[in-house]
Amino acid sequence: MSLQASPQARDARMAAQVLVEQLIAQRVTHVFCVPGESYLAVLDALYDSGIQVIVCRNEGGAAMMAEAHGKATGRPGICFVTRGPGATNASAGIHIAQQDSTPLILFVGQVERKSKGRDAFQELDYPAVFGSMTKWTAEIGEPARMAEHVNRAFATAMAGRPGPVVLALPRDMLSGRADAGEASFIEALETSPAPADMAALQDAIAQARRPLLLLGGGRWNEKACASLANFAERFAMPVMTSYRRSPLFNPLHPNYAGDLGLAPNPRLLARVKAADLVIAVGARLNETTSQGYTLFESPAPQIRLVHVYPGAEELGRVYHPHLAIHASPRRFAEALDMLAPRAPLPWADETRVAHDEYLAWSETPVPQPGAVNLSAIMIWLREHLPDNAILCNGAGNYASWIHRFYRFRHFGTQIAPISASMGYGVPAAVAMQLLHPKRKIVSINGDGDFLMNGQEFATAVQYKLPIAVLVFDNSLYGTIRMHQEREYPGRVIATELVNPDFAAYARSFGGFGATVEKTEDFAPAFRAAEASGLPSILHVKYDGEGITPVSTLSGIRAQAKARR
Ligand SMILES: Cc1ncc(C[n+]2csc(CCOP(=O)(O)OP(=O)(O)O)c2C)c(N)n1
Ligand SMILES: [Mg+2]
Repeated sequence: MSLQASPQARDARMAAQVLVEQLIAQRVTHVFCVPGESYLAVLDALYDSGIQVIVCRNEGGAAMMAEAHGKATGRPGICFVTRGPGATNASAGIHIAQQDSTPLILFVGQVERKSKGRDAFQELDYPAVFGSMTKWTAEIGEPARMAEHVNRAFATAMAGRPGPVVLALPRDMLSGRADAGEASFIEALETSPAPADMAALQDAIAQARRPLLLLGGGRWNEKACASLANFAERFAMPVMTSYRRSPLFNPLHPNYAGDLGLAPNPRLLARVKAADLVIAVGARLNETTSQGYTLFESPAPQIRLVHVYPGAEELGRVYHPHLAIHASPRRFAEALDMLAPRAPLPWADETRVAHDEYLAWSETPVPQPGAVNLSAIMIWLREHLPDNAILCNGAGNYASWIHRFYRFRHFGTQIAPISASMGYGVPAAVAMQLLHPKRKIVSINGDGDFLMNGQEFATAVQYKLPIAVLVFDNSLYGTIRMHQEREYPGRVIATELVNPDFAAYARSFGGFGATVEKTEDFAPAFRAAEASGLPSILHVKYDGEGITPVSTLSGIRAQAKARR
């Protein structure tokens, strides 16, 4: 792919062009943006670059698309936004990338260098604003240092625990002359476990009676997951996945014990509490997965903890592990291929019980008040969607039905925010359909959740991306209402919503829309949406009384009142 100089700068090589050349060298295929006058030179350099520029409706959506792209590919998602107003909108996606350990680079416009510090038009002090949310935030002061900065941004975003980088582009700097040598493709730094680490791991397993494996984090690939599955089989070890990382292990594999996220199977929790060895691979052991930091004691866990993680700064951050292994999941998985059990595995029968408990927990629908049963819908989806369909969602109680009843049978099939940021499901689905034009992409949203970035449905229509959007509408900020009833029973404030007709909303954008008010109407509506070939929204109206798969709002309120 060659980059041609724009007509205005035929003889000069502008910093903006060097930037785009560097993106090409990093094999960037898509960038997500909302345009701004501050970085017109970059847009112009992208004009004939071969990189697909996706223009979005809000920088929050653009940044989330880039984040989802980074999450799915392991390479930095790329987002371009304009100065202060664009950057502050985009911050929602930056925060997700930070909490979810996703490689992301946000390029943001900046005022001209001569005006800096005057509170010039839309000026923002990026290092001050984004410093705590990124792995690195910098302003490129000199055109000559463009290539260096972009290279460092790629290396930093992917290394160790991945995360976001923000690079600010002063407008006049972009049109300055720059020279850059040959650019080379940057790969994430892989760290390998030492032979002594693997020997210590083997000893820990030999001494265990009730071991458990926990998989999480990013930086995996299909091969590493397959090695982990082989290791689990050889050692008859039960395997859990951390919050929103379910696709790391096939739930139908006989060693799968369940998902350690929000509201997990109580039997799984009991199993973790009774374990004498937990081998956590790639997982940070964040607040959600660790059940509010209650599963293990900090700083010294009561059980033996082996923590395998690609970033040294996370090892010992909350928990001091019995054995810390500073290794990337891929290299660790390769090293596991060399291990074979030395002794009988007394826990093998329990592993089968653990899997049966998982199946029993997720197998059949649970009752729900009203005419729509979300567990039945999730079970229909798991039985009818192809194994490689990708589900994207944001945050809200509706997601608890996904976690419990859907089964992610293929690597990379759930793209969802570990940070539990609302508004993620639509932008993530747009990014996934761009990445995988032939795969089925389903975006699942709550009613509150959807309207935070629902306008990106227009982006799906604009680029002809037939994403299937489900809006689970209980006319509530249901999660917060649940907490409200528990803590302040009957004192309902700020949690009720009056919603638009989401099916009509879809049609007004040029998409397909239908309303579902009974469980049995879901499948025909889903098929009709598919048959339309258009981006679609199914407006699924359900009774807010059924606030979780296991509780009702009135039940929570009555219990809270009884406690008073
Ligand atoms: C961006 C953002 N704002 C606020 C919250 C706090 N919050 C968590 S869940 C929730 C309500 C979600 O409502 P909805 O999408 O309708 O889903 P439901 O809980 O009703 O299923 C809110 C406001 C959040 N997680 N993210
Ligand atoms: Mg809701």
